[in-house]
Amino acid sequence: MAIPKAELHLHIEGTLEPELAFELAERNGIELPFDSVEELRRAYSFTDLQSFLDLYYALMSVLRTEQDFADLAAAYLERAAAQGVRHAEIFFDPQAHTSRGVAIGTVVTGLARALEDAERSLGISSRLILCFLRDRPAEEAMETLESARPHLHAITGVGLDSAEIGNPPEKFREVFAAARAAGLRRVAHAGEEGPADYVRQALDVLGAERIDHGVRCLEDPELVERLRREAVPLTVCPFSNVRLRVVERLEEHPLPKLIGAGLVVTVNSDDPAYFGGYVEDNLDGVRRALDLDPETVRELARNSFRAAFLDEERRAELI
Ligand code: ES4
Ligand code: ZN
Repeated sequence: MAIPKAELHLHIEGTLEPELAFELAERNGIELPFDSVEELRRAYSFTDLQSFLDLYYALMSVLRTEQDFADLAAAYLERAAAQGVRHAEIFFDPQAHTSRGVAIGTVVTGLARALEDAERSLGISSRLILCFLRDRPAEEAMETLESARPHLHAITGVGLDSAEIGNPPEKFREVFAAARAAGLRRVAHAGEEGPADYVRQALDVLGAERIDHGVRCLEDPELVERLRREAVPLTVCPFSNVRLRVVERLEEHPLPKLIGAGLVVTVNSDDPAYFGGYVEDNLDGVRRALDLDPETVRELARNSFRAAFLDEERRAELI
């Protein structure tokens, strides 16, 4: 049995398995530029973050209706439950859909319906985190937040994702301030491909409460010390780092360094349909590749509940 855990870094669009992509393409009368599931899977060979994002955004053209989003999230939650996930905080990218003419209400309503159903049927609690695409203009992020206002009852927080280099956290100062004023929690991808200074900016400028990835913080010892002192959780995604060539091999992943520095480290799957495994696969992968002892694995799982946006009653029940 997989160890009980929370998943805190998961893009719902990154859970789109080739089989479901073809099913939705057919349902919606969309032609994919791949002839088969096998041919599509063969395209999953990436050289960096951008090469992955190109395919990730292309494939989500099959997601059109509220039911499509509900089916996508239901499929993820079922797999997650089978991997020991008891609580999931799920990113979604509204701009990747509104830019194709899909309304934000269609996205949120479909996802939220599947999350509610899974809470009842699988006992998984969950949250939605709206991510702004950092390679789009800051004004568009603000418009996205405005368009999300009618749906904020279903949304716990905001995040920042997509192409990191050249798109520093600073660019999103105003929209994160507005999100905070609206009572939303804040996270941000930083220090994945981008420099350690982007991690610092995410904390100082955006008020980020967790850092997604953050592995490049190790290039700045003062920053590492701050992350430790302030107990800022990092949502690390080992398979993602290898597939996007942030790290050459799993055996060389800096996870032990991050843990050794006293940081609140969690292990997550990022875009599991694209990177070769779900969260338990990632945890088991690092356990083997890095020879982690059972107590370290238990601590990683406990950290996932500590770092989650949970009420204290549910946290106590899970930890
Ligand atoms: C992402 Cl791995 C990663 N990094 C940044 N943005 C993303 N969106 C989906 N997956
Ligand atoms: Zn991510």
